[in-house]
Amino acid sequence: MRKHIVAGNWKMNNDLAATAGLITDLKRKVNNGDAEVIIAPTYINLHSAFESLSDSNITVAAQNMHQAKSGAYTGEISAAMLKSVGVNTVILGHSERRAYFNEGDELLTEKVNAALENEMRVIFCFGEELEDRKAGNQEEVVESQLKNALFHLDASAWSSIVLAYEPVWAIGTGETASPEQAQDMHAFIRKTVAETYNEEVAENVTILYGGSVKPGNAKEIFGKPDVDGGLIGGASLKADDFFEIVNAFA
Ligand code: G2H
Repeated sequence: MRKHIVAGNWKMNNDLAATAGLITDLKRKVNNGDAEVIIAPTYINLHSAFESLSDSNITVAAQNMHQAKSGAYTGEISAAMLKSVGVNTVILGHSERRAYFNEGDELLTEKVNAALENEMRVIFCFGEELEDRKAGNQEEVVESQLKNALFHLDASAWSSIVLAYEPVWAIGTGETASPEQAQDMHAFIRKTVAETYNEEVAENVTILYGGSVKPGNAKEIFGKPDVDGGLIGGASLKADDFFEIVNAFA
């Protein structure tokens, strides 16, 4: 059976003290139950987060990484650096990175390859924009994002890939895809993976939904058969809300 995951993408929120405070609250409240729980604090707080969580089964992930091994890339962080502070999971391809930092398929392919070469797990984000959805092109857009950044991988590499479908029109907007819209797209994604690889790869890959998941809608979205968890932004910043979302699997 494939893994359920609830991951909190903290984005550019929480300084050192706030990171420590939220982790303390999460450790008190979050009982993983049926799902792996992941938090992704900012780079500067990854090490302290990892240390604070050493006695818990909450996993720490990075929100991004550079594709090069090392060198003259001012301001950047490599896969090996993340691993050296205990971080083995990285979010790549988030729509905010695509929109504000010009990350496209080619660059994301390099990042995915670099992460896998360093034996990291990748949470790969993708999703259509509002105009794609209005034009009915959402499946073509999603298929091309997957094909261009992931479908060069061998089937064996897919044990290190988690997919996160995040329709851009639902991110931080309060607008959520309906559980049916999420299920339809997740089923399409799984079918596309099956056709490209095989049923086994498709059945085993965890597909998260992201975009304004809240305590009030998590249970219904996670109840859909092809939705294996969520990538949570805003609602992961409050321990009570995140706790309720994690418990949607209970
Ligand atoms: C989508 C999501 C987390 P939010 O970006 O990646 O954020 O839950 O705030 O829409």
